Amino acid sequence: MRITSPVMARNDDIAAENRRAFRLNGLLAFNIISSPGAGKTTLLEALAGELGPEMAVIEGDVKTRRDADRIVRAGCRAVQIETGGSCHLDAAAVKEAFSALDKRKPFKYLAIENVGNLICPSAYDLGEHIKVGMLSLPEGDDKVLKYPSLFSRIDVLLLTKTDLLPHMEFDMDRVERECRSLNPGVKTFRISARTGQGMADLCSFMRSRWESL
Ligand SMILES: Nc1nc2c(ncn2[C@@H]2O[C@H](COP(=O)(O)OP(=O)(O)OP(=O)(O)O)[C@@H](O)[C@H]2O)c(=O)[nH]1
Ligand SMILES: [Mg+2]
Repeated sequence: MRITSPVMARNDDIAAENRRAFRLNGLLAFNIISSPGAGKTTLLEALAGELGPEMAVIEGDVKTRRDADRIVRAGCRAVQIETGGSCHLDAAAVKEAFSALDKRKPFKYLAIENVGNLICPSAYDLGEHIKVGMLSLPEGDDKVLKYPSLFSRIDVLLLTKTDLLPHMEFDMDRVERECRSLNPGVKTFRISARTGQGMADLCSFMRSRWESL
């Protein structure tokens, strides 16, 4: 029997409320999880270039408004959550941030950038439709089986910083194979926010997911 703690049960209840609110607002919500520095904000800046004000962003960091400021400079609405120490976002923090987002002009996509961490964020449902796990090439190609709590739960795997492939040994096939061994339905993309590789495919995937909401 799986025992759910009261904290997780409460989180799941609020996540279900968030999911309803996102649906009522016609939003596709995605929760991006990676280690610090993998490139989450850079990806969102690149997506802002493609989607513009159709996307709004909730940023999660332990401290500072730096990532939200970057997103606003890139042309999207953003609200920053500063967790003050916690290594992950929870559904209550996202609910509060969502209520603070300016909704006077409609948008279609709600990106949630989680706190950089490969472990704790994976356990918390935020109400997203798509859980995205991101792994950048400099982190190494052995990470999937070392961090199974994340890679077994994600809907989408983003292998990023592919522009650095000539400078390192990294087996992208191995990462995708190991991820599928934990998670047969996972959808994978190979991208570089620097060169734009894979960004068009990622955007068309998001557009088709929004259309099938
Ligand atoms: N070469 C290359 N560098 C990248 C790419 N994406 C991001 N970077 C660099 O990686 C560094 C970290 O990028 P961020 O986007 O700030 O990473 P993050 O995951 O948001 O970091 P935290 O919010 O601190 O967890 C920056 O120096 C980026 O310029 C990429 O596709 N290729
Ligand atoms: Mg960031």
